[in-house]
Amino acid sequence: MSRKLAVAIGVFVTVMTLSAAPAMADVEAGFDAGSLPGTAQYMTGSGTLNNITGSLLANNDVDMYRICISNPGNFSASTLPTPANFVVDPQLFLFNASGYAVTGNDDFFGLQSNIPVGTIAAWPKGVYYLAVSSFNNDPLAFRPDGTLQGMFDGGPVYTPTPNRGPVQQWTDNGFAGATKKYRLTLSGVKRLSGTGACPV
Ligand SMILES: [Ca+2]
Ligand SMILES: [Ca+2]
Ligand SMILES: [Ca+2]
Repeated sequence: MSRKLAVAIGVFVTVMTLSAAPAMADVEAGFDAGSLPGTAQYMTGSGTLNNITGSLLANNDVDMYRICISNPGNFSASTLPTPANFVVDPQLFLFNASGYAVTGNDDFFGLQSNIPVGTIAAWPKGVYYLAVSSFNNDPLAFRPDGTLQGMFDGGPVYTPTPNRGPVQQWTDNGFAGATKKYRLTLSGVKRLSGTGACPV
């Protein structure tokens, strides 16, 4: 290989790496983001995180993302504006760093979801998990008696059910059609450091 060619390849690889890294941090990477804190996708990088795009696969897919909420008073998450071939009836659920219920929303703009600014103003900044599912695929947690039960009350606005542990699994009764897309629009959120820590 000539030196010129080697340099050219080196520059190309560097440019690809630099240009790919920020974009990749905003999309569901690999095959599928997991549905629980242990398998959630870490949204790493630097600066604010304004969008996450991904797909809900057939058979009750849930995608969970580990994020840094740097400004709880300004935090919001919505499924608008929708991409092409969008999930018709999504749900959003927010969990704290230990997997406990914080808040959620099914329908706000028609069937599309929104957790509006002010919802978690009283919560501390730090690591949270944001999950997107399709109606009516809801998270489950253990009660003190050891049974698995729903961990949110209500709907379309979801509030934490008292006396529940961290999220364990999902009801798996959501959408089972062909793959559909979602785009989450966020505010008050920053990217995690490479280790998954919240840089605030
Ligand atoms: Ca997915
Ligand atoms: Ca998933
Ligand atoms: Ca919905």
